Amino acid sequence: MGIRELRSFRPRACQAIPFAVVVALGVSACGSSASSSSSTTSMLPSTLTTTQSGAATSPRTVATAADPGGALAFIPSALSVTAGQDVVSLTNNSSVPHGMTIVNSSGATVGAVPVFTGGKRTLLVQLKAGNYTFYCPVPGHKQAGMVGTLTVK
Ligand SMILES: [Cu+2]
Repeated sequence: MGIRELRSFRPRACQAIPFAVVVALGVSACGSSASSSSSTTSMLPSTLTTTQSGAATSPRTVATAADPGGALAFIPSALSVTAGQDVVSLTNNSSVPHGMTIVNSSGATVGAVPVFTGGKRTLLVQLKAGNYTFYCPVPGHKQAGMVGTLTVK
């Protein structure tokens, strides 16, 4: 028992050095430092940024809005997004109810934001590459020009 206690009180100079200092000084902090090798600091990164083309997993958001002034139009009316999981948001700050129906090139509905007034609604869709169109389902609005295109790459 007594021996153990004594052991635990044995000074450990090396381990007493704060961790940060050890990291800063490198492996030679405790031992007799060998002659430091030539530290070349002119290592400029030749390639700073390389844009990754891999598929990200988090959904991307594309946003449009109904004309806040009440006109029957989407602003913007041309949207573009990458294939995969996407969030389409529609803001309608006009006094006119609007919605958004997205159809593929075959005319099949792939997603829809129900008609609403005020605020923003979002729609999570799984889109393949291709050309889509969207329109407002309120009677007369599509015919009046409330249409847009959605390009999925
Ligand atoms: Cu509308």
